[in-house]
Amino acid sequence: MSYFPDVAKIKYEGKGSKNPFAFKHYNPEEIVLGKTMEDHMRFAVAYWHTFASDGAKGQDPFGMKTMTRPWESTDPLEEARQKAYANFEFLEKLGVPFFAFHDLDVAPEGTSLEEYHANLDEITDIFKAEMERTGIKLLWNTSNAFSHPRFVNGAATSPNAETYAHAAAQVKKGLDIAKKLGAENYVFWGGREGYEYLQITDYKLEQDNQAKFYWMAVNYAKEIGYTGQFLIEPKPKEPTKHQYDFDSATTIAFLKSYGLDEHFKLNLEANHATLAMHTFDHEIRVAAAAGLLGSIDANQGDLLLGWDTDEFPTDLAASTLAVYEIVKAGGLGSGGVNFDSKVRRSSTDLNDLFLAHIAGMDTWARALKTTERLINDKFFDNIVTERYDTFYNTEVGKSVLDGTATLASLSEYAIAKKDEQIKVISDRLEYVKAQLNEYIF
Ligand code: XUL
Ligand code: CO
Repeated sequence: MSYFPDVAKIKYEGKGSKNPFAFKHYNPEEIVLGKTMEDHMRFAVAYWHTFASDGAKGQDPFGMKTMTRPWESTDPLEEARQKAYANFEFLEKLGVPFFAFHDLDVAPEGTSLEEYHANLDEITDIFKAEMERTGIKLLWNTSNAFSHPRFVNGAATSPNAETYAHAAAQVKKGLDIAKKLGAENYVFWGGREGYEYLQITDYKLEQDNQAKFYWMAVNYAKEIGYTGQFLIEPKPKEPTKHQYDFDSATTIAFLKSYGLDEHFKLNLEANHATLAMHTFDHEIRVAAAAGLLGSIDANQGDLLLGWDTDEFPTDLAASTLAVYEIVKAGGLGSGGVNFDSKVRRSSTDLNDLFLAHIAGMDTWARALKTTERLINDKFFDNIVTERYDTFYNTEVGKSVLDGTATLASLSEYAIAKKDEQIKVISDRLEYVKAQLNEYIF
């Protein structure tokens, strides 16, 4: 059975190709900065948006479903089986090496945890066989501990210990699956980990419980010999008013406070960055500076809507700056670029799923090629070296960098300069931005 009978394997045809079902920029074997594009990007398809989204669920609070998919069935377990096969056909045709999923995306919960686990076992058996057949790998899996009503007040930060235990059961099973399928990473996204009303919340208890939960995961992984990278995905709000893993900086502080930074890195998403009033490149830089850049959820938001619209990334300027930061950070290691993106509600054709991924992959591939030129020309590097020149090439600057400066020594230096004006050098930001456009276009 084919789910996408009119689509053949998507090929690279190069810039200028008019074939919508071809890559114009993503050429997996092409070497960029010493590595293939495929190895730089490590693209992944998000199971939830691609196979579990129908134009209503999680997408539109007012509308009904707009899409009908060939894997739909009145029997949820049968639908889960069909989706599993559709996933591998889609990935093979698209030439994407990884996928990512939540437990709930792939198997129905049934009426008990036992039934849920049995359903997960059946579907992940299909995954395992299909992964062996195709060579496609699992970038990460995660637990959906935010949709069911039991998680209304959180999972690992719930005020209810029963809920906490249920979430633990889900993560234990998730780690068993991660081990079974060789997941390169395991993700935690705390959509309900936070609070609606502070005065009825025991903030300290919730933070401590969350940290204990993560430590249990670390210990269980060790026990079963699962060696994938743990990732936390920050997001400031939505669905919860205030989420604890607000952004890179907040999450890093949390990890360091509880000694978890040795075991966790960050999975950063573009649209979550904008919700936190940051640029995506900011979030990547902050994580990279702490040595905690793990993986990427690629997408983009909509300036006029302001919620997590999870659009496929087509903004070249923003994507270029993100890829530049990733490459400067030394790449993603065991992470990758997962399209946490969905087609618009009005993109109702099945094959729009291909066109959307091609658009995102080409955008990131072009961003990578631009990054190569920016790096080879040392475009930003030269500007940065010049901006910080006084730290590298004056005695006073060197004393700050080598740690010998004190308030007294700096004060003595500043006073001795008497009325000499401090020279302010123009950043020429308009020139910098115009030059960046020259690189991009
Ligand atoms: C929600 C989101 C999640 C995580 C995984 O905004 O990004 O899909 O990526 O739970
Ligand atoms: Co995400």
